[in-house]
Amino acid sequence: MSDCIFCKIISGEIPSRKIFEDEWTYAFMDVAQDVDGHILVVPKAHRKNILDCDEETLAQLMRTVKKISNHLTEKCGYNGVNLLNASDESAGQSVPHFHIHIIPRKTGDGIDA
Ligand code: DGP
Repeated sequence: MSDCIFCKIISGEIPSRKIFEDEWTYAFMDVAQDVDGHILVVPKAHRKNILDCDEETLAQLMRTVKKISNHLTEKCGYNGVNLLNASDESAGQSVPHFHIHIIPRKTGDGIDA
């Protein structure tokens, strides 16, 4: 979609701090580093949210979410992750391109995610 911020990030029109990319998905640092290591994972195909996402795109998205989550806990010193998603404006979705937030967690970090 021509006016979608995340489509522009995927195409490189808007710069991002890329974490991972494959044929289906793109992962990058959230602009609001309110929480250390806050990552967003998006499908390259424009889908508004989980409500309009086909099964194959969803499966590929979650495959990347798991890959990054395992990397964070196995290689980066984290103990766990919070996975967050808002689907639809009524649920608090502010960018209408499907995305999963990954919040890396350490035991006793005090984050209220
Ligand atoms: P949500 O409110 O769940 O739709 O999350 C949208 C997230 O997108 C929010 O945490 C901030 C992030 N975001 C918005 N614009 C940009 C941008 O231009 N670059 C990056 N890296 N993140 C963005």
